[in-house]
Amino acid sequence: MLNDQKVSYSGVQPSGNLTIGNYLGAIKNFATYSEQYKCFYCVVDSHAITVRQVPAELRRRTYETLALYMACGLDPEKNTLYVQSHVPMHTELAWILNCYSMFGELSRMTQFKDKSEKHADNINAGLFTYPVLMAADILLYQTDIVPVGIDQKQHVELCRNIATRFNQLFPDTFTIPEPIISKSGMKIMSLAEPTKKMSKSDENTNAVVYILDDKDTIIRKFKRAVTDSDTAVRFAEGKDGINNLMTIYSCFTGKTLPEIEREFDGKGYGDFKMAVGEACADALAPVQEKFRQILADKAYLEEVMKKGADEASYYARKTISKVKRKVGFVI
Ligand code: AQP
Repeated sequence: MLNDQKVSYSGVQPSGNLTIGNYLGAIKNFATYSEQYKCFYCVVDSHAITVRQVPAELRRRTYETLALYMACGLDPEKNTLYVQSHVPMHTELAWILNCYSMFGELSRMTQFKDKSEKHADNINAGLFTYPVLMAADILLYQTDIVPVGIDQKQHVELCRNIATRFNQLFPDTFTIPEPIISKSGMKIMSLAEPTKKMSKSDENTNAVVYILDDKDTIIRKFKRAVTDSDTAVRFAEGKDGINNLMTIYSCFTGKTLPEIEREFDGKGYGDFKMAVGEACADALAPVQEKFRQILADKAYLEEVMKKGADEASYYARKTISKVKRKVGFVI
Protein backbone atom coordinates (compact mmCIF):
# COMPACT_ATOMS: atom_id res chain seq x y z
CA MET A 1 0.00 0.00 0.00
CA LEU A 2 1.36 3.44 -0.94
CA ASN A 3 -0.38 6.62 0.19
CA ASP A 4 -3.62 4.70 0.82
CA GLN A 5 -3.57 3.22 -2.67
CA LYS A 6 -3.14 -0.52 -3.30
CA VAL A 7 -0.15 -1.47 -5.41
CA SER A 8 0.20 -3.93 -8.30
CA TYR A 9 3.72 -4.98 -9.34
CA SER A 10 4.97 -7.38 -12.01
CA GLY A 11 7.72 -7.81 -14.57
CA VAL A 12 8.87 -9.72 -17.62
CA GLN A 13 12.44 -10.65 -18.52
CA PRO A 14 13.73 -9.40 -21.89
CA SER A 15 15.37 -12.81 -22.27
CA GLY A 16 13.83 -13.68 -25.64
CA ASN A 17 10.96 -12.81 -27.92
CA LEU A 18 7.80 -12.72 -25.83
CA THR A 19 5.37 -15.62 -26.21
CA ILE A 20 1.61 -16.01 -25.99
CA GLY A 21 2.37 -17.61 -22.59
CA ASN A 22 3.84 -14.30 -21.37
CA TYR A 23 0.89 -12.49 -22.96
CA LEU A 24 -1.98 -14.64 -21.64
CA GLY A 25 -0.37 -15.53 -18.32
CA ALA A 26 0.85 -12.06 -17.44
CA ILE A 27 0.92 -8.93 -19.63
CA LYS A 28 -2.68 -9.06 -20.89
CA ASN A 29 -3.85 -8.95 -17.28
CA PHE A 30 -1.61 -6.09 -16.14
CA ALA A 31 -3.83 -3.38 -17.62
CA THR A 32 -6.89 -4.58 -15.70
CA TYR A 33 -5.41 -3.07 -12.53
CA SER A 34 -4.40 0.31 -13.98
CA GLU A 35 -7.47 2.20 -12.78
CA GLN A 36 -7.77 0.95 -9.21
CA TYR A 37 -4.17 0.27 -8.26
CA LYS A 38 -0.89 2.13 -8.32
CA CYS A 39 0.83 -0.06 -10.92
CA PHE A 40 4.54 -0.70 -11.41
CA TYR A 41 5.44 -2.87 -14.43
CA CYS A 42 9.11 -3.45 -14.95
CA VAL A 43 11.31 -4.87 -17.71
CA VAL A 44 13.50 -7.07 -15.51
CA ASP A 45 16.83 -6.97 -17.32
CA SER A 46 18.85 -7.77 -14.17
CA HIS A 47 16.99 -11.07 -13.92
CA ALA A 48 17.66 -11.83 -17.59
CA ILE A 49 21.45 -11.98 -17.12
CA THR A 50 21.12 -15.00 -14.82
CA VAL A 51 21.39 -16.89 -18.11
CA ARG A 52 23.84 -15.79 -20.81
CA GLN A 53 22.53 -13.06 -23.10
CA VAL A 54 23.99 -11.50 -26.21
CA PRO A 55 24.39 -7.86 -25.03
CA ALA A 56 23.09 -6.20 -28.22
CA GLU A 57 20.05 -8.49 -28.20
CA LEU A 58 19.34 -7.84 -24.53
CA ARG A 59 19.40 -4.09 -25.21
CA ARG A 60 17.09 -4.44 -28.26
CA ARG A 61 14.66 -6.69 -26.37
CA THR A 62 14.53 -4.26 -23.45
CA TYR A 63 13.12 -1.60 -25.79
CA GLU A 64 10.84 -4.17 -27.44
CA THR A 65 9.45 -5.46 -24.14
CA LEU A 66 8.63 -1.93 -23.02
CA ALA A 67 6.98 -1.24 -26.40
CA LEU A 68 4.98 -4.47 -26.04
CA TYR A 69 3.77 -3.44 -22.58
CA MET A 70 2.34 -0.32 -24.16
CA ALA A 71 1.00 -2.16 -27.22
CA CYS A 72 -0.85 -4.49 -24.84
CA GLY A 73 -2.67 -1.52 -23.36
CA LEU A 74 -0.42 -0.20 -20.58
CA ASP A 75 -0.65 3.56 -20.66
CA PRO A 76 2.56 5.14 -19.27
CA GLU A 77 0.46 7.95 -17.80
CA LYS A 78 -1.49 5.47 -15.67
CA ASN A 79 1.25 2.91 -14.95
CA THR A 80 4.87 3.26 -13.91
CA LEU A 81 6.74 1.48 -16.72
CA TYR A 82 10.49 1.21 -16.30
CA VAL A 83 13.65 -0.86 -16.64
CA GLN A 84 14.89 -2.70 -13.53
CA SER A 85 18.59 -1.76 -13.86
CA HIS A 86 17.62 1.94 -14.00
CA VAL A 87 16.55 1.74 -10.34
CA PRO A 88 19.59 0.52 -8.38
CA MET A 89 17.54 0.15 -5.18
CA HIS A 90 16.37 -3.23 -6.54
CA THR A 91 19.82 -4.77 -6.28
CA GLU A 92 20.58 -2.87 -3.09
CA LEU A 93 17.53 -4.32 -1.34
CA ALA A 94 18.23 -7.75 -2.86
CA TRP A 95 21.60 -7.84 -1.06
CA ILE A 96 20.02 -7.04 2.29
CA LEU A 97 17.25 -9.63 1.73
CA ASN A 98 19.89 -12.22 0.76
CA CYS A 99 21.01 -12.01 4.37
CA TYR A 100 17.48 -12.86 5.52
CA SER A 101 16.87 -15.68 3.00
CA MET A 102 17.81 -19.27 3.69
CA PHE A 103 19.93 -21.56 1.52
CA GLY A 104 17.44 -24.39 2.09
CA GLU A 105 14.39 -22.45 0.91
CA LEU A 106 16.20 -21.21 -2.21
CA SER A 107 17.33 -24.77 -2.98
CA ARG A 108 13.70 -25.87 -3.17
CA MET A 109 12.74 -23.48 -5.98
CA THR A 110 11.64 -25.48 -9.01
CA GLN A 111 12.71 -22.79 -11.48
CA PHE A 112 16.27 -22.99 -10.11
CA LYS A 113 16.24 -26.76 -10.53
CA ASP A 114 14.81 -26.53 -14.08
CA LYS A 115 17.19 -23.79 -15.19
CA SER A 116 20.19 -25.53 -13.60
CA GLU A 117 19.39 -28.59 -15.68
CA LYS A 118 18.92 -26.49 -18.81
CA HIS A 119 22.10 -24.45 -18.27
CA ALA A 120 24.32 -27.04 -16.58
CA ASP A 121 27.45 -25.19 -17.74
CA ASN A 122 26.39 -21.95 -16.02
CA ILE A 123 24.77 -22.58 -12.63
CA ASN A 124 25.74 -19.17 -11.31
CA ALA A 125 24.96 -17.60 -7.93
CA GLY A 126 22.55 -15.14 -9.59
CA LEU A 127 20.41 -18.01 -10.84
CA PHE A 128 20.26 -19.32 -7.28
CA THR A 129 19.37 -15.97 -5.70
CA TYR A 130 17.00 -14.93 -8.53
CA PRO A 131 13.94 -15.25 -6.21
CA VAL A 132 15.54 -12.88 -3.68
CA LEU A 133 15.95 -10.19 -6.34
CA MET A 134 12.33 -10.84 -7.30
CA ALA A 135 11.32 -10.43 -3.65
CA ALA A 136 13.20 -7.12 -3.56
CA ASP A 137 11.42 -5.96 -6.75
CA ILE A 138 8.04 -6.63 -5.18
CA LEU A 139 8.73 -5.43 -1.62
CA LEU A 140 10.36 -2.14 -2.67
CA TYR A 141 6.96 -0.80 -3.70
CA GLN A 142 4.94 -2.10 -0.71
CA THR A 143 3.09 -4.26 -3.23
CA ASP A 144 -0.35 -5.73 -2.50
CA ILE A 145 -0.84 -7.87 -5.61
CA VAL A 146 1.51 -9.55 -8.09
CA PRO A 147 -0.20 -10.69 -11.32
CA VAL A 148 1.88 -13.62 -12.62
CA GLY A 149 1.58 -16.96 -14.40
CA ILE A 150 1.33 -20.00 -12.15
CA ASP A 151 5.02 -20.86 -12.71
CA GLN A 152 5.96 -17.79 -10.67
CA LYS A 153 3.59 -18.50 -7.77
CA GLN A 154 6.29 -20.33 -5.82
CA HIS A 155 8.56 -17.29 -6.04
CA VAL A 156 5.83 -14.96 -4.77
CA GLU A 157 5.22 -17.34 -1.88
CA LEU A 158 8.92 -17.25 -1.04
CA CYS A 159 8.76 -13.45 -1.17
CA ARG A 160 5.91 -13.56 1.36
CA ASN A 161 8.02 -15.77 3.64
CA ILE A 162 11.04 -13.47 3.41
CA ALA A 163 8.88 -10.40 4.08
CA THR A 164 7.15 -12.05 7.03
CA ARG A 165 10.51 -13.09 8.53
CA PHE A 166 11.86 -9.57 8.09
CA ASN A 167 8.72 -8.01 9.57
CA GLN A 168 8.97 -10.29 12.61
CA LEU A 169 12.46 -8.93 13.27
CA PHE A 170 11.65 -5.37 12.20
CA PRO A 171 7.89 -4.75 12.48
CA ASP A 172 5.92 -2.78 9.86
CA THR A 173 8.60 -2.80 7.19
CA PHE A 174 6.92 -4.51 4.23
CA THR A 175 3.41 -5.07 2.90
CA ILE A 176 2.84 -8.81 2.40
CA PRO A 177 1.92 -9.34 -1.28
CA GLU A 178 -0.62 -11.77 -2.79
CA PRO A 179 0.03 -13.56 -6.09
CA ILE A 180 -2.82 -13.13 -8.60
CA ILE A 181 -2.93 -15.96 -11.10
CA SER A 182 -5.06 -15.38 -14.19
CA LYS A 183 -7.72 -18.10 -14.31
CA SER A 184 -7.85 -18.58 -18.05
CA GLY A 185 -4.25 -18.38 -19.19
CA MET A 186 -2.64 -19.99 -16.12
CA LYS A 187 -0.03 -22.02 -17.94
CA ILE A 188 0.36 -22.21 -21.68
CA MET A 189 2.29 -25.29 -22.72
CA SER A 190 4.81 -25.96 -25.50
CA LEU A 191 3.22 -26.92 -28.84
CA ALA A 192 5.87 -29.62 -29.34
CA GLU A 193 5.94 -31.05 -25.80
CA PRO A 194 2.61 -30.12 -24.18
CA THR A 195 3.68 -31.32 -20.74
CA LYS A 196 6.34 -28.58 -20.72
CA LYS A 197 5.76 -24.84 -20.25
CA MET A 198 5.90 -22.65 -23.35
CA SER A 199 9.05 -20.56 -22.80
CA LYS A 200 10.55 -17.70 -24.76
CA SER A 201 14.02 -19.25 -24.44
CA ASP A 202 12.96 -22.61 -25.98
CA GLU A 203 15.37 -23.44 -28.80
CA ASN A 204 12.61 -25.10 -30.79
CA THR A 205 10.86 -22.06 -32.27
CA ASN A 206 8.04 -24.26 -33.62
CA ALA A 207 7.09 -25.12 -30.03
CA VAL A 208 6.45 -21.47 -29.23
CA VAL A 209 4.06 -18.87 -30.61
CA TYR A 210 5.57 -15.41 -30.27
CA ILE A 211 3.38 -12.34 -29.82
CA LEU A 212 5.02 -10.87 -32.93
CA ASP A 213 4.69 -13.94 -35.21
CA ASP A 214 2.84 -13.18 -38.46
CA LYS A 215 -0.46 -14.86 -39.27
CA ASP A 216 0.97 -17.52 -41.62
CA THR A 217 3.60 -18.51 -39.06
CA ILE A 218 1.02 -18.70 -36.28
CA ILE A 219 -1.27 -20.93 -38.35
CA ARG A 220 1.62 -23.15 -39.46
CA LYS A 221 2.77 -23.62 -35.84
CA PHE A 222 -0.71 -24.55 -34.62
CA LYS A 223 -1.17 -26.96 -37.57
CA ARG A 224 1.99 -28.76 -36.45
CA ALA A 225 1.09 -28.79 -32.75
CA VAL A 226 1.47 -32.20 -31.11
CA THR A 227 -1.90 -33.74 -30.19
CA ASP A 228 -2.93 -37.41 -29.75
CA SER A 229 -4.36 -40.34 -31.70
CA ASP A 230 -7.95 -39.61 -30.60
CA THR A 231 -10.08 -37.37 -32.83
CA ALA A 232 -12.51 -35.68 -30.44
CA VAL A 233 -11.93 -32.10 -29.30
CA ARG A 234 -12.59 -32.50 -25.59
CA PHE A 235 -10.76 -31.49 -22.43
CA ALA A 236 -9.64 -34.67 -20.67
CA GLU A 237 -6.78 -36.22 -18.76
CA GLY A 238 -4.01 -37.51 -21.01
CA LYS A 239 -4.95 -35.14 -23.86
CA ASP A 240 -2.29 -32.54 -22.96
CA GLY A 241 -1.90 -31.18 -26.49
CA ILE A 242 -5.64 -30.70 -27.06
CA ASN A 243 -6.14 -29.35 -23.53
CA ASN A 244 -3.47 -26.75 -24.23
CA LEU A 245 -5.01 -25.74 -27.57
CA MET A 246 -8.45 -25.52 -25.95
CA THR A 247 -7.03 -23.29 -23.20
CA ILE A 248 -5.41 -21.02 -25.78
CA TYR A 249 -8.61 -20.89 -27.88
CA SER A 250 -10.65 -20.15 -24.76
CA CYS A 251 -8.30 -17.30 -23.75
CA PHE A 252 -8.42 -15.66 -27.17
CA THR A 253 -12.18 -16.08 -27.81
CA GLY A 254 -13.63 -15.95 -24.29
CA LYS A 255 -15.50 -19.21 -25.00
CA THR A 256 -15.78 -21.78 -22.22
CA LEU A 257 -14.42 -25.32 -22.56
CA PRO A 258 -17.92 -26.90 -22.93
CA GLU A 259 -18.77 -24.30 -25.61
CA ILE A 260 -15.60 -25.24 -27.49
CA GLU A 261 -16.40 -28.96 -27.24
CA ARG A 262 -19.86 -28.27 -28.71
CA GLU A 263 -18.44 -26.04 -31.47
CA PHE A 264 -16.10 -28.79 -32.68
CA ASP A 265 -18.36 -31.75 -32.07
CA GLY A 266 -18.02 -34.07 -35.09
CA LYS A 267 -15.15 -32.01 -36.57
CA GLY A 268 -11.54 -33.19 -36.67
CA TYR A 269 -8.35 -31.79 -35.15
CA GLY A 270 -7.45 -30.12 -38.47
CA ASP A 271 -10.46 -27.76 -38.31
CA PHE A 272 -9.86 -27.08 -34.64
CA LYS A 273 -6.17 -26.24 -35.08
CA MET A 274 -7.04 -23.88 -37.93
CA ALA A 275 -9.60 -22.11 -35.73
CA VAL A 276 -7.09 -21.73 -32.87
CA GLY A 277 -4.51 -20.26 -35.27
CA GLU A 278 -7.05 -17.81 -36.74
CA ALA A 279 -8.30 -16.70 -33.31
CA CYS A 280 -4.76 -16.18 -32.01
CA ALA A 281 -3.58 -14.28 -35.11
CA ASP A 282 -6.70 -12.06 -35.14
CA ALA A 283 -6.30 -11.20 -31.46
CA LEU A 284 -2.60 -10.38 -31.83
CA ALA A 285 -2.89 -8.30 -35.04
CA PRO A 286 -3.84 -5.01 -33.30
CA VAL A 287 -1.12 -5.53 -30.65
CA GLN A 288 1.47 -6.03 -33.42
CA GLU A 289 0.31 -2.95 -35.29
CA LYS A 290 0.55 -0.77 -32.18
CA PHE A 291 3.91 -2.32 -31.25
CA ARG A 292 5.42 -1.32 -34.60
CA GLN A 293 4.24 2.27 -34.21
CA ILE A 294 5.62 2.58 -30.68
CA LEU A 295 8.94 0.90 -31.44
CA ALA A 296 9.56 3.26 -34.35
CA ASP A 297 9.79 6.17 -31.90
CA LYS A 298 12.87 5.38 -29.84
CA ALA A 299 13.05 8.86 -28.31
CA TYR A 300 9.53 8.43 -26.94
CA LEU A 301 10.40 5.02 -25.48
CA GLU A 302 13.44 6.53 -23.78
CA GLU A 303 11.27 9.30 -22.36
CA VAL A 304 8.87 6.69 -20.93
CA MET A 305 11.80 4.72 -19.45
CA LYS A 306 13.23 7.83 -17.82
CA LYS A 307 9.91 9.03 -16.42
CA GLY A 308 9.17 5.51 -15.13
CA ALA A 309 12.57 5.17 -13.47
CA ASP A 310 12.18 8.57 -11.78
CA GLU A 311 8.73 7.66 -10.44
CA ALA A 312 9.81 4.19 -9.31
CA SER A 313 12.96 5.59 -7.65
CA TYR A 314 10.89 8.01 -5.59
CA TYR A 315 9.00 5.14 -3.91
CA ALA A 316 11.93 2.71 -3.88
CA ARG A 317 14.08 5.23 -2.05
CA LYS A 318 11.55 5.49 0.78
CA THR A 319 11.54 1.72 1.34
CA ILE A 320 15.29 1.27 1.08
CA SER A 321 15.90 4.09 3.60
CA LYS A 322 13.47 2.49 6.04
CA VAL A 323 15.11 -0.93 5.59
CA LYS A 324 18.63 0.43 6.07
CA ARG A 325 17.59 2.23 9.22
CA LYS A 326 15.91 -0.88 10.59
CA VAL A 327 18.91 -3.18 10.01
CA GLY A 328 21.24 -0.68 11.68
CA PHE A 329 23.05 1.04 8.83
CA VAL A 330 24.16 4.63 9.37
CA ILE A 331 22.20 6.65 6.82
N1 AQP B 1 3.81 -20.55 -20.60
C1 AQP B 1 3.34 -19.64 -19.78
N2 AQP B 1 2.04 -19.64 -19.42
C2 AQP B 1 1.55 -18.69 -18.58
N3 AQP B 1 2.31 -17.69 -18.07
C3 AQP B 1 3.60 -17.65 -18.41
N4 AQP B 1 4.62 -16.81 -18.09
C4 AQP B 1 5.75 -17.21 -18.70
N5 AQP B 1 5.51 -18.30 -19.44
C5 AQP B 1 4.19 -18.61 -19.27
C6 AQP B 1 4.47 -15.65 -17.22
O1 AQP B 1 5.05 -14.54 -17.89
C7 AQP B 1 5.59 -13.63 -16.92
C8 AQP B 1 6.96 -13.22 -17.32
O2 AQP B 1 7.84 -14.31 -17.25
P1 AQP B 1 9.39 -14.05 -17.15
O3 AQP B 1 9.89 -13.48 -18.38
O4 AQP B 1 9.69 -13.26 -15.94
O5 AQP B 1 10.00 -15.45 -16.85
P2 AQP B 1 9.55 -16.89 -17.10
O6 AQP B 1 8.37 -17.26 -16.27
O7 AQP B 1 10.78 -17.71 -16.90
O8 AQP B 1 9.12 -16.86 -18.64
P3 AQP B 1 9.71 -17.67 -19.84
O9 AQP B 1 8.94 -17.25 -21.06
O10 AQP B 1 9.74 -19.13 -19.51
O11 AQP B 1 11.16 -17.07 -19.94
P4 AQP B 1 12.56 -17.80 -20.02
O12 AQP B 1 12.45 -18.76 -21.17
O13 AQP B 1 13.55 -16.71 -20.23
O14 AQP B 1 12.74 -18.49 -18.69
C9 AQP B 1 5.53 -14.35 -15.57
O15 AQP B 1 4.44 -13.85 -14.84
C10 AQP B 1 5.28 -15.78 -15.95
O16 AQP B 1 4.55 -16.47 -14.95
